[in-house]
Amino acid sequence: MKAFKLPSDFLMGSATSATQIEGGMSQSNWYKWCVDGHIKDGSTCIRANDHWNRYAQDIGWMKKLNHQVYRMSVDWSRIEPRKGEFDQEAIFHYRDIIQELINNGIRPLVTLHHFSHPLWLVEEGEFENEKVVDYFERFVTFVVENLGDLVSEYITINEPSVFGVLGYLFGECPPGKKSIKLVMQVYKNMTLCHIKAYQTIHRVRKQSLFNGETKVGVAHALRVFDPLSLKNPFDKLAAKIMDYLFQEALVMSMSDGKLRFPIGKGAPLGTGKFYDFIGINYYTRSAVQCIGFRITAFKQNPQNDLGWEIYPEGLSQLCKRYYKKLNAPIWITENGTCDKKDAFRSRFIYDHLHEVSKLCKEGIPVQRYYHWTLMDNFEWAEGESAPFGLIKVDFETQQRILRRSGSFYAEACREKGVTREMIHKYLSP
Ligand code: IFM
Repeated sequence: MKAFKLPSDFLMGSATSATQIEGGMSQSNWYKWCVDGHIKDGSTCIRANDHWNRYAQDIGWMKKLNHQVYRMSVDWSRIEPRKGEFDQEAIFHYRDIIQELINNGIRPLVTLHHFSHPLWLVEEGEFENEKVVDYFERFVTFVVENLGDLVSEYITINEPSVFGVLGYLFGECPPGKKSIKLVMQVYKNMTLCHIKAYQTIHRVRKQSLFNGETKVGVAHALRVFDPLSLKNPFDKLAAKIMDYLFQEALVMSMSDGKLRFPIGKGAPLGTGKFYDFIGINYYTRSAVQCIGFRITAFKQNPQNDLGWEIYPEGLSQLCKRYYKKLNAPIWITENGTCDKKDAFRSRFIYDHLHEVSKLCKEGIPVQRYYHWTLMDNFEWAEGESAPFGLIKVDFETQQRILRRSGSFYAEACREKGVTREMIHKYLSP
Protein backbone atom coordinates (compact mmCIF):
# COMPACT_ATOMS: atom_id res chain seq x y z
CA MET A 1 0.00 0.00 0.00
CA LYS A 2 1.36 3.40 -1.01
CA ALA A 3 0.99 6.88 0.43
CA PHE A 4 -0.56 9.38 -2.01
CA LYS A 5 -1.51 13.05 -2.26
CA LEU A 6 -4.53 14.74 -3.80
CA PRO A 7 -4.21 18.23 -5.35
CA SER A 8 -3.96 21.00 -2.75
CA ASP A 9 -7.23 22.60 -3.95
CA PHE A 10 -9.11 19.28 -3.81
CA LEU A 11 -12.19 19.53 -1.51
CA MET A 12 -13.46 16.77 0.79
CA GLY A 13 -16.42 16.21 3.07
CA SER A 14 -19.53 14.09 3.32
CA ALA A 15 -23.06 13.83 1.95
CA THR A 16 -26.48 13.24 3.54
CA SER A 17 -30.12 13.74 2.59
CA ALA A 18 -33.01 15.35 4.46
CA THR A 19 -35.32 12.33 4.82
CA GLN A 20 -32.44 10.17 5.96
CA ILE A 21 -31.27 12.39 8.81
CA GLU A 22 -33.70 15.16 9.78
CA GLY A 23 -36.58 13.30 11.43
CA GLY A 24 -40.02 14.79 12.03
CA MET A 25 -41.26 14.72 8.44
CA SER A 26 -44.79 13.44 8.03
CA GLN A 27 -45.94 15.07 4.79
CA SER A 28 -43.82 13.14 2.31
CA ASN A 29 -44.16 10.13 0.00
CA TRP A 30 -41.46 8.36 2.03
CA TYR A 31 -43.18 8.80 5.37
CA LYS A 32 -46.35 7.27 3.91
CA TRP A 33 -44.35 4.42 2.40
CA CYS A 34 -42.83 3.73 5.84
CA VAL A 35 -46.13 3.74 7.73
CA ASP A 36 -47.64 1.51 5.06
CA GLY A 37 -45.16 -1.12 6.29
CA HIS A 38 -42.57 -1.31 3.51
CA ILE A 39 -39.39 -0.97 5.57
CA LYS A 40 -37.46 -4.17 6.23
CA ASP A 41 -36.75 -3.54 9.91
CA GLY A 42 -40.07 -1.82 10.62
CA SER A 43 -38.49 1.59 11.33
CA THR A 44 -39.75 4.85 9.81
CA CYS A 45 -38.07 8.06 8.75
CA ILE A 46 -39.91 10.05 11.44
CA ARG A 47 -37.04 9.47 13.89
CA ALA A 48 -33.89 9.27 11.74
CA ASN A 49 -31.07 11.28 13.37
CA ASP A 50 -33.13 14.16 14.73
CA HIS A 51 -30.72 16.34 12.79
CA TRP A 52 -33.40 19.04 12.43
CA ASN A 53 -32.84 19.77 16.13
CA ARG A 54 -29.25 18.56 16.50
CA TYR A 55 -27.73 20.18 13.43
CA ALA A 56 -25.27 22.33 15.39
CA GLN A 57 -23.83 19.25 17.08
CA ASP A 58 -23.61 17.42 13.73
CA ILE A 59 -21.88 20.35 12.07
CA GLY A 60 -19.48 20.30 15.03
CA TRP A 61 -18.69 16.72 14.04
CA MET A 62 -18.08 17.77 10.43
CA LYS A 63 -15.63 20.36 11.63
CA LYS A 64 -13.84 17.78 13.80
CA LEU A 65 -13.66 15.57 10.73
CA ASN A 66 -11.92 18.41 8.84
CA HIS A 67 -14.68 18.77 6.25
CA GLN A 68 -14.23 21.55 3.72
CA VAL A 69 -17.52 20.80 1.91
CA TYR A 70 -20.84 19.17 2.79
CA ARG A 71 -23.67 17.96 0.57
CA MET A 72 -27.17 18.14 2.09
CA SER A 73 -30.69 18.25 0.74
CA VAL A 74 -33.70 20.41 1.48
CA ASP A 75 -37.03 18.68 1.77
CA TRP A 76 -39.78 19.74 -0.62
CA SER A 77 -42.56 18.49 1.71
CA ARG A 78 -41.32 20.68 4.56
CA ILE A 79 -40.92 23.77 2.40
CA GLU A 80 -44.17 23.41 0.41
CA PRO A 81 -46.36 21.18 2.60
CA ARG A 82 -49.50 22.21 0.70
CA LYS A 83 -49.59 22.93 -3.02
CA GLY A 84 -48.47 26.51 -3.65
CA GLU A 85 -48.10 27.31 0.10
CA PHE A 86 -44.54 27.84 1.22
CA ASP A 87 -43.47 27.53 4.85
CA GLN A 88 -41.29 30.50 5.80
CA GLU A 89 -40.30 28.94 9.10
CA ALA A 90 -38.95 25.85 7.35
CA ILE A 91 -36.85 27.85 4.91
CA PHE A 92 -35.53 30.03 7.76
CA HIS A 93 -34.53 26.89 9.60
CA TYR A 94 -32.60 25.71 6.54
CA ARG A 95 -30.92 29.14 6.47
CA ASP A 96 -29.84 28.58 10.08
CA ILE A 97 -28.34 25.19 9.20
CA ILE A 98 -26.50 26.60 6.20
CA GLN A 99 -25.28 29.65 8.13
CA GLU A 100 -23.88 27.31 10.79
CA LEU A 101 -21.98 25.41 8.07
CA ILE A 102 -20.56 28.63 6.67
CA ASN A 103 -19.60 29.86 10.15
CA ASN A 104 -17.62 26.64 10.51
CA GLY A 105 -15.83 27.15 7.20
CA ILE A 106 -17.78 24.37 5.39
CA ARG A 107 -19.11 25.07 1.90
CA PRO A 108 -22.67 23.75 1.29
CA LEU A 109 -23.85 21.91 -1.82
CA VAL A 110 -27.65 21.71 -1.76
CA THR A 111 -29.72 18.96 -3.42
CA LEU A 112 -33.25 19.94 -4.36
CA HIS A 113 -34.77 16.50 -4.89
CA HIS A 114 -33.38 13.47 -3.09
CA PHE A 115 -36.04 10.76 -3.50
CA SER A 116 -38.73 12.46 -1.41
CA HIS A 117 -41.48 14.95 -2.17
CA PRO A 118 -44.82 16.14 -0.74
CA LEU A 119 -47.97 14.05 -0.51
CA TRP A 120 -49.93 16.63 -2.53
CA LEU A 121 -47.59 15.88 -5.43
CA VAL A 122 -48.26 12.16 -5.02
CA GLU A 123 -51.97 12.90 -5.44
CA GLU A 124 -51.16 14.71 -8.67
CA GLY A 125 -49.29 11.74 -10.16
CA GLU A 126 -45.81 12.87 -9.06
CA PHE A 127 -43.14 12.39 -11.77
CA GLU A 128 -45.49 10.48 -14.07
CA ASN A 129 -47.36 13.73 -14.65
CA GLU A 130 -45.64 16.33 -16.83
CA LYS A 131 -47.10 19.05 -14.58
CA VAL A 132 -44.30 18.19 -12.15
CA VAL A 133 -41.96 20.25 -14.33
CA ASP A 134 -43.81 23.49 -13.46
CA TYR A 135 -44.28 22.49 -9.83
CA PHE A 136 -40.58 21.71 -9.44
CA GLU A 137 -39.62 24.97 -11.13
CA ARG A 138 -41.82 26.94 -8.71
CA PHE A 139 -40.29 25.11 -5.72
CA VAL A 140 -36.74 25.64 -6.99
CA THR A 141 -37.41 29.34 -7.58
CA PHE A 142 -38.60 29.76 -3.98
CA VAL A 143 -35.60 27.90 -2.56
CA VAL A 144 -33.02 29.80 -4.59
CA GLU A 145 -34.65 33.17 -3.92
CA ASN A 146 -34.45 32.37 -0.20
CA LEU A 147 -31.12 30.54 0.05
CA GLY A 148 -29.29 31.81 -3.00
CA ASP A 149 -27.29 34.46 -1.12
CA LEU A 150 -25.77 31.68 1.04
CA VAL A 151 -25.64 28.83 -1.46
CA SER A 152 -24.12 29.03 -4.93
CA GLU A 153 -23.86 25.27 -5.65
CA TYR A 154 -26.81 22.96 -6.30
CA ILE A 155 -27.73 19.45 -7.34
CA THR A 156 -31.12 19.47 -8.99
CA ILE A 157 -31.93 15.75 -8.67
CA ASN A 158 -30.24 12.91 -6.85
CA GLU A 159 -29.91 9.57 -8.71
CA PRO A 160 -32.82 9.92 -11.14
CA SER A 161 -32.09 6.43 -12.52
CA VAL A 162 -32.37 4.81 -9.08
CA PHE A 163 -35.54 6.77 -8.35
CA GLY A 164 -37.05 5.54 -11.64
CA VAL A 165 -35.95 1.92 -11.44
CA LEU A 166 -36.61 1.22 -7.75
CA GLY A 167 -39.92 3.08 -7.65
CA TYR A 168 -41.35 2.21 -11.05
CA LEU A 169 -39.78 -1.10 -12.13
CA PHE A 170 -38.81 -3.11 -9.06
CA GLY A 171 -41.52 -1.62 -6.83
CA GLU A 172 -39.10 -1.45 -3.90
CA CYS A 173 -39.56 2.27 -3.24
CA PRO A 174 -42.56 4.57 -3.52
CA PRO A 175 -44.79 4.57 -5.48
CA GLY A 176 -44.10 0.80 -5.73
CA LYS A 177 -45.03 0.35 -9.40
CA LYS A 178 -43.69 -2.12 -11.96
CA SER A 179 -43.73 -0.81 -15.50
CA ILE A 180 -40.81 -0.09 -17.82
CA LYS A 181 -43.04 2.32 -19.74
CA LEU A 182 -43.52 4.37 -16.57
CA VAL A 183 -39.77 4.34 -15.88
CA MET A 184 -39.19 6.04 -19.23
CA GLN A 185 -41.99 8.54 -18.61
CA VAL A 186 -40.44 9.40 -15.24
CA TYR A 187 -36.98 9.69 -16.82
CA LYS A 188 -38.39 12.11 -19.37
CA ASN A 189 -40.10 14.30 -16.77
CA MET A 190 -37.04 14.26 -14.53
CA THR A 191 -34.93 15.36 -17.48
CA LEU A 192 -37.27 18.28 -18.12
CA CYS A 193 -37.37 19.13 -14.39
CA HIS A 194 -33.58 19.20 -14.32
CA ILE A 195 -33.21 21.42 -17.37
CA LYS A 196 -35.78 23.96 -16.14
CA ALA A 197 -34.21 23.91 -12.67
CA TYR A 198 -30.72 24.36 -14.13
CA GLN A 199 -31.89 27.46 -16.02
CA THR A 200 -33.91 28.79 -13.08
CA ILE A 201 -31.04 28.54 -10.57
CA HIS A 202 -28.68 30.40 -12.89
CA ARG A 203 -31.31 33.04 -13.69
CA VAL A 204 -32.44 33.70 -10.11
CA ARG A 205 -28.91 33.96 -8.74
CA LYS A 206 -27.88 36.26 -11.59
CA GLN A 207 -30.94 38.54 -11.32
CA SER A 208 -30.56 38.73 -7.55
CA LEU A 209 -26.88 39.65 -7.92
CA PHE A 210 -25.93 36.92 -5.44
CA ASN A 211 -22.19 36.43 -4.94
CA GLY A 212 -20.16 33.41 -6.01
CA GLU A 213 -20.06 31.38 -9.17
CA THR A 214 -23.29 29.39 -9.68
CA LYS A 215 -22.67 25.70 -10.20
CA VAL A 216 -25.44 23.23 -10.97
CA GLY A 217 -25.47 19.54 -11.82
CA VAL A 218 -27.14 16.18 -11.25
CA ALA A 219 -25.86 13.48 -8.86
CA HIS A 220 -25.94 10.50 -11.21
CA ALA A 221 -25.84 6.97 -9.82
CA LEU A 222 -23.23 5.31 -12.01
CA ARG A 223 -22.12 1.72 -11.81
CA VAL A 224 -20.10 -0.61 -13.96
CA PHE A 225 -22.14 -3.23 -15.80
CA ASP A 226 -19.94 -6.17 -16.84
CA PRO A 227 -21.01 -9.44 -18.43
CA LEU A 228 -21.19 -12.29 -15.93
CA SER A 229 -19.34 -14.44 -18.42
CA LEU A 230 -16.87 -12.74 -20.75
CA LYS A 231 -17.12 -15.74 -23.04
CA ASN A 232 -20.85 -15.36 -23.49
CA PRO A 233 -21.67 -12.81 -26.24
CA PHE A 234 -25.27 -12.62 -25.01
CA ASP A 235 -24.13 -11.62 -21.52
CA LYS A 236 -21.95 -8.97 -23.17
CA LEU A 237 -24.90 -7.63 -25.12
CA ALA A 238 -27.16 -7.71 -22.06
CA ALA A 239 -24.55 -5.70 -20.08
CA LYS A 240 -24.43 -3.06 -22.83
CA ILE A 241 -28.21 -2.78 -22.96
CA MET A 242 -28.49 -2.55 -19.19
CA ASP A 243 -25.83 0.15 -19.07
CA TYR A 244 -27.59 2.13 -21.77
CA LEU A 245 -31.06 1.87 -20.23
CA PHE A 246 -29.99 2.36 -16.61
CA GLN A 247 -27.59 5.26 -17.04
CA GLU A 248 -26.24 6.24 -20.45
CA ALA A 249 -29.50 7.33 -22.10
CA LEU A 250 -30.52 9.34 -19.05
CA VAL A 251 -27.16 10.97 -18.32
CA MET A 252 -26.84 12.12 -21.91
CA SER A 253 -30.45 13.36 -22.17
CA MET A 254 -30.11 15.38 -18.97
CA SER A 255 -26.77 16.81 -20.08
CA ASP A 256 -27.69 18.25 -23.47
CA GLY A 257 -31.49 18.20 -23.57
CA LYS A 258 -31.76 15.75 -26.51
CA LEU A 259 -34.02 12.94 -25.35
CA ARG A 260 -32.48 9.56 -26.16
CA PHE A 261 -34.54 6.52 -27.18
CA PRO A 262 -36.57 5.12 -25.38
CA ILE A 263 -36.93 8.11 -23.04
CA GLY A 264 -38.34 10.23 -25.81
CA LYS A 265 -37.36 12.09 -28.93
CA GLY A 266 -36.40 15.60 -29.92
CA ALA A 267 -35.42 18.31 -27.46
CA PRO A 268 -38.64 19.69 -25.91
CA LEU A 269 -36.78 22.46 -24.03
CA GLY A 270 -34.07 23.01 -26.61
CA THR A 271 -30.49 21.80 -26.55
CA GLY A 272 -27.62 23.19 -24.51
CA LYS A 273 -25.08 22.31 -21.84
CA PHE A 274 -27.11 21.75 -18.69
CA TYR A 275 -24.34 20.96 -16.20
CA ASP A 276 -21.43 22.81 -14.62
CA PHE A 277 -19.88 19.66 -13.16
CA ILE A 278 -20.34 15.91 -13.57
CA GLY A 279 -21.80 14.56 -10.31
CA ILE A 280 -21.03 10.88 -9.78
CA ASN A 281 -22.42 8.66 -7.01
CA TYR A 282 -20.36 5.48 -7.18
CA TYR A 283 -20.72 2.33 -5.11
CA THR A 284 -20.33 -0.89 -7.08
CA ARG A 285 -20.31 -2.97 -10.23
CA SER A 286 -22.97 -5.41 -11.43
CA ALA A 287 -22.55 -8.74 -13.18
CA VAL A 288 -25.12 -9.03 -15.96
CA GLN A 289 -26.54 -12.33 -17.13
CA CYS A 290 -28.54 -12.51 -20.33
CA ILE A 291 -30.80 -15.30 -19.02
CA GLY A 292 -33.64 -13.49 -17.32
CA PHE A 293 -31.77 -10.19 -17.84
CA ARG A 294 -30.49 -10.56 -14.25
CA ILE A 295 -27.96 -8.55 -12.30
CA THR A 296 -25.88 -10.07 -9.51
CA ALA A 297 -22.46 -9.45 -7.94
CA PHE A 298 -19.22 -11.15 -8.97
CA LYS A 299 -19.22 -13.55 -6.03
CA GLN A 300 -15.45 -14.17 -5.98
CA ASN A 301 -14.72 -10.50 -5.11
CA PRO A 302 -15.13 -8.70 -1.76
CA GLN A 303 -18.61 -7.43 -0.97
CA ASN A 304 -20.08 -5.08 1.64
CA ASP A 305 -22.79 -5.99 4.19
CA LEU A 306 -25.49 -5.53 1.53
CA GLY A 307 -23.75 -7.83 -0.96
CA TRP A 308 -22.46 -4.97 -3.16
CA GLU A 309 -19.14 -5.79 -4.78
CA ILE A 310 -16.28 -3.50 -3.73
CA TYR A 311 -14.68 -2.49 -7.02
CA PRO A 312 -12.62 0.73 -6.76
CA GLU A 313 -11.29 0.50 -10.35
CA GLY A 314 -14.88 1.07 -11.48
CA LEU A 315 -14.71 4.63 -10.19
CA SER A 316 -11.80 5.40 -12.52
CA GLN A 317 -13.46 3.70 -15.47
CA LEU A 318 -16.62 5.78 -15.07
CA CYS A 319 -14.82 9.06 -14.46
CA LYS A 320 -12.73 8.59 -17.59
CA ARG A 321 -15.73 7.59 -19.67
CA TYR A 322 -17.93 10.53 -18.67
CA TYR A 323 -15.12 13.06 -18.71
CA LYS A 324 -14.49 12.08 -22.31
CA LYS A 325 -18.17 12.49 -23.16
CA LEU A 326 -19.01 15.59 -21.12
CA ASN A 327 -15.71 17.41 -20.62
CA ALA A 328 -16.39 19.10 -17.26
CA PRO A 329 -14.96 18.92 -13.73
CA ILE A 330 -15.99 15.82 -11.81
CA TRP A 331 -17.39 15.85 -8.30
CA ILE A 332 -17.74 12.50 -6.56
CA THR A 333 -21.05 13.40 -4.96
CA GLU A 334 -21.34 10.05 -3.10
CA ASN A 335 -19.10 7.08 -2.38
CA GLY A 336 -19.17 4.88 0.68
CA THR A 337 -20.07 1.48 2.04
CA CYS A 338 -22.30 -0.41 4.44
CA ASP A 339 -20.03 -1.94 7.08
CA LYS A 340 -21.64 -2.55 10.45
CA LYS A 341 -18.43 -3.77 12.10
CA ASP A 342 -16.32 -1.03 10.53
CA ALA A 343 -14.04 -3.82 9.35
CA PHE A 344 -13.30 -2.60 5.81
CA ARG A 345 -14.53 1.02 5.54
CA SER A 346 -11.07 2.57 5.98
CA ARG A 347 -9.66 0.32 3.28
CA PHE A 348 -12.64 1.15 1.05
CA ILE A 349 -11.94 4.87 1.47
CA TYR A 350 -8.22 4.39 0.87
CA ASP A 351 -8.80 2.42 -2.35
CA HIS A 352 -11.33 4.84 -3.80
CA LEU A 353 -9.34 7.95 -2.91
CA HIS A 354 -6.28 6.30 -4.38
CA GLU A 355 -8.17 5.89 -7.67
CA VAL A 356 -9.07 9.59 -7.47
CA SER A 357 -5.43 10.56 -6.92
CA LYS A 358 -4.38 8.53 -9.99
CA LEU A 359 -7.09 10.21 -12.07
CA CYS A 360 -5.89 13.67 -10.96
CA LYS A 361 -2.33 12.76 -11.93
CA GLU A 362 -3.57 11.73 -15.37
CA GLY A 363 -5.16 15.16 -15.80
CA ILE A 364 -8.81 14.13 -15.24
CA PRO A 365 -10.18 17.08 -13.22
CA VAL A 366 -11.76 15.32 -10.24
CA GLN A 367 -12.22 18.22 -7.84
CA ARG A 368 -14.26 16.94 -4.90
CA TYR A 369 -15.11 13.87 -2.86
CA TYR A 370 -18.24 13.68 -0.66
CA HIS A 371 -18.21 10.52 1.45
CA TRP A 372 -21.56 8.77 1.90
CA THR A 373 -22.17 9.31 4.72
CA LEU A 374 -21.48 11.39 7.82
CA MET A 375 -23.42 9.20 10.25
CA ASP A 376 -25.56 6.07 10.21
CA ASN A 377 -29.01 7.10 9.07
CA PHE A 378 -32.33 5.98 7.66
CA GLU A 379 -31.25 3.87 4.68
CA TRP A 380 -34.56 3.82 2.77
CA ALA A 381 -36.01 0.29 2.36
CA GLU A 382 -33.34 -1.08 4.74
CA GLY A 383 -34.46 1.30 7.50
CA GLU A 384 -32.08 1.92 10.39
CA SER A 385 -30.22 -1.36 9.89
CA ALA A 386 -27.70 -0.54 7.17
CA PRO A 387 -24.89 1.57 8.66
CA PHE A 388 -22.95 3.64 6.11
CA GLY A 389 -21.70 6.22 8.66
CA LEU A 390 -18.29 7.53 9.56
CA ILE A 391 -20.07 8.05 12.86
CA LYS A 392 -22.06 5.30 14.55
CA VAL A 393 -25.51 6.34 15.76
CA ASP A 394 -27.60 4.81 18.52
CA PHE A 395 -31.07 5.75 17.24
CA GLU A 396 -32.71 5.25 20.67
CA THR A 397 -30.46 7.69 22.51
CA GLN A 398 -29.25 9.65 19.46
CA GLN A 399 -25.72 9.23 20.73
CA ARG A 400 -23.03 9.69 18.05
CA ILE A 401 -19.77 7.71 18.35
CA LEU A 402 -16.90 8.26 15.94
CA ARG A 403 -15.83 5.09 14.13
CA ARG A 404 -12.15 4.31 13.51
CA SER A 405 -12.79 4.78 9.79
CA GLY A 406 -14.14 8.23 10.72
CA SER A 407 -10.81 9.12 12.32
CA PHE A 408 -9.03 7.79 9.26
CA TYR A 409 -11.20 9.89 6.95
CA ALA A 410 -10.70 12.98 9.14
CA GLU A 411 -6.94 12.62 8.70
CA ALA A 412 -7.36 12.05 4.95
CA CYS A 413 -9.38 15.30 4.72
CA ARG A 414 -6.69 17.18 6.68
CA GLU A 415 -3.76 15.72 4.72
CA LYS A 416 -5.58 15.75 1.34
CA GLY A 417 -4.30 12.25 0.88
CA VAL A 418 -2.97 9.30 2.86
CA THR A 419 0.43 9.33 4.54
CA ARG A 420 2.68 6.40 5.46
CA GLU A 421 1.86 7.02 9.12
CA MET A 422 -1.86 6.72 8.38
CA ILE A 423 -1.31 3.45 6.52
CA HIS A 424 0.64 2.14 9.48
CA LYS A 425 -1.94 3.34 12.01
CA TYR A 426 -5.19 2.38 10.26
CA LEU A 427 -4.56 -0.04 7.43
CA SER A 428 -1.80 -2.40 8.45
CA PRO A 429 -3.06 -5.91 9.24
O1 IFM B 1 -28.44 6.17 1.08
C1 IFM B 1 -28.31 6.20 -0.29
C2 IFM B 1 -28.46 7.61 -0.83
O2 IFM B 1 -29.65 8.20 -0.43
C3 IFM B 1 -28.42 7.60 -2.33
N1 IFM B 1 -27.27 6.89 -2.82
C4 IFM B 1 -26.98 5.59 -2.26
C5 IFM B 1 -26.98 5.66 -0.75
C6 IFM B 1 -26.66 4.27 -0.15
O3 IFM B 1 -27.61 3.34 -0.55
